[in-house]
Amino acid sequence: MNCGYVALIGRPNVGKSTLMNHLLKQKISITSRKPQTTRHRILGINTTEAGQAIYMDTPGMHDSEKRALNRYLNRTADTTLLGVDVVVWLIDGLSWHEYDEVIFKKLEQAGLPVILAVNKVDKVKDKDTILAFFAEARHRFPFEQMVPISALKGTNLEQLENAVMQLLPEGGLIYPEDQITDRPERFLCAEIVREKLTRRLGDELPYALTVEIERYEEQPEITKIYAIIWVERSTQKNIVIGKAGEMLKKVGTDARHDIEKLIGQKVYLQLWVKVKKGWSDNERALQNLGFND
Ligand SMILES: Nc1nc2c(ncn2[C@@H]2O[C@H](COP(=O)(O)OP(=O)(O)OP(=O)(O)O)[C@@H](O)[C@H]2O)c(=O)[nH]1
Ligand SMILES: [Mg+2]
Repeated sequence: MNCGYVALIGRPNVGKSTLMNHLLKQKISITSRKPQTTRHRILGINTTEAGQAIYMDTPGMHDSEKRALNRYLNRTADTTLLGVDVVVWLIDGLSWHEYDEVIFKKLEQAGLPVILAVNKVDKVKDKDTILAFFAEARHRFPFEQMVPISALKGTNLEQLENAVMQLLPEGGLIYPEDQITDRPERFLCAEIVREKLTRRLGDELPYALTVEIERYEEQPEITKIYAIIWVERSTQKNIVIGKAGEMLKKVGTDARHDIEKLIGQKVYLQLWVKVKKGWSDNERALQNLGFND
């Protein structure tokens, strides 16, 4: 069997988490239209007869180092390349962006086999342009394979999976065959709440927003979850709560739905919004909020 670690890397918003969920046929990692949705490295473990591909979803790589939170995200993205066997580099659109030059450099240094996956090809009308792009890309880097995919529609994902499998080293299973991720359910629950906030709030979403599960009680009939939504200013708190608490209610309903699906049980979810000034630029506050991968 072939078994090993596969890093999914690329700029924010290219579709890394969408791809991971489709490969796993289960929602593990949260996704949204907004860049910088993923903040923690998370594993998606896919075990088949051929072996075990352990996909590692990562925060998008970008060049802003302004706040401690940004530095944390870049660190997480960087250290991903340590100890992996294969890299899948996702890009969207048929052109290179400024930050891709940094990624080229990192990959040259890493010396790992790299598959280039051009995502969102459902939006490309003229398929010939993909071939022209691949011909050019081949001169830039010795990619093992180049695959046009649509993570959203599931196009060519089998081809991508096969390419990954072939590049993984021979060996036994690293995780038990029924394990899907390395993260506990309470982590996934906090992420689901953050996803719903991200989706509902749109452009109003405070960048410095995080979710902490304060209490998680599993009872025979119901799981009770008490979560705190941390923001940095009281004006942001008002946005998250919304007029007469409407926004928070909608977010709670959306999240409860998904959490019930995840854990297969009835859920009581209570959300509180609290202000912690400057947490996103305070290393210690970040540690306390679980940013310590
Ligand atoms: N049309 C189209 N949209 C896609 C595809 N894959 C992902 N998207 C959309 O692109 C957006 C970003 O997807 P994510 O999976 O959150 O992207 P990401 O790379 O994980 O982003 P970060 O976590 O912020 O780095 C979402 O709105 C997805 O629905 C695709 O194949 N086609
Ligand atoms: Mg993501």
